[in-house]
Amino acid sequence: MAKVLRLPDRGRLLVCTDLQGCLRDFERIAELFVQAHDEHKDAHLLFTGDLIHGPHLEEEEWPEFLGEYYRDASGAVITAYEALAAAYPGRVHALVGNHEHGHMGGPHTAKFAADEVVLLERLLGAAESRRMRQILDTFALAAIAPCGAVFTHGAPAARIDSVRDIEQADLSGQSYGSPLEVLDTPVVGKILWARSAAPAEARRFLRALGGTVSIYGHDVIPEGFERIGDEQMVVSTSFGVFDANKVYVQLDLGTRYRTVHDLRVGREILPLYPTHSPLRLGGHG
Ligand SMILES: [Mn+2]
Repeated sequence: MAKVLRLPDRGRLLVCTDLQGCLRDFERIAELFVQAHDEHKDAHLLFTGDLIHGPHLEEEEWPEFLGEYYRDASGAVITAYEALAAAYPGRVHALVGNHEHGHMGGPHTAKFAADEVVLLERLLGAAESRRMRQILDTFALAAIAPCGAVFTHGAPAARIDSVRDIEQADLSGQSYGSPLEVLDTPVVGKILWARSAAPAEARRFLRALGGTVSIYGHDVIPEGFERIGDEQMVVSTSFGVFDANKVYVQLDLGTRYRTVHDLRVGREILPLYPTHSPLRLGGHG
């Protein structure tokens, strides 16, 4: 796996954050990507990690803070991702999230089960689990684009001096005494787990990668997105959010964004379900 995905300097890029096993939202962003690609032949789609591991709850057990009800379908999401990536070679991309990392040598997550890695691999069986891990091995740790956007799963808090610090990062867990030590590592631990970064940390991270704006998920923003300073934007496309507030990002890869304030509601920040959105942002898909 190439640790750093380099996106091109033309075309449009759709960005989807944490799905946590929500197949319906996967199918919706896939539909938007296919529409854009059919229309313009220039689209790319990027998932910023945590495609897998959602709640296994009945509707009456579902707490309000988890947003729109759904049932975990992690295995089906990975299968659908694989099919979409095969149908659009070189145009469908994903980053490792802390939940994927558990299947690749990282610490096992325990958000919705005592051990979500063991649970999902038990549900899938040995052969399907092996197949899933092969797909996860194609995921990158960060993505960079000439338009200035830098994508990671978590906040841009890692102390890096250049892109090589990410390219040389070890995701396997083999250099650690225990997978939990990953949490304390300066690059992988921060990229996969940090929920926030100070503006100075974000600026340093972006400077090292030649970028201007940092876009990530990992945390839930109930309103759909949040800008932090001039450099950071947290996006919630699916998990933890009600349909009306789910947003995705669509960038023009041929332009240059200077700050996150260049990312505008209705242009770059778009509702996943426009007919539900209180922002009345229809017209872009
Ligand atoms: Mn996460």
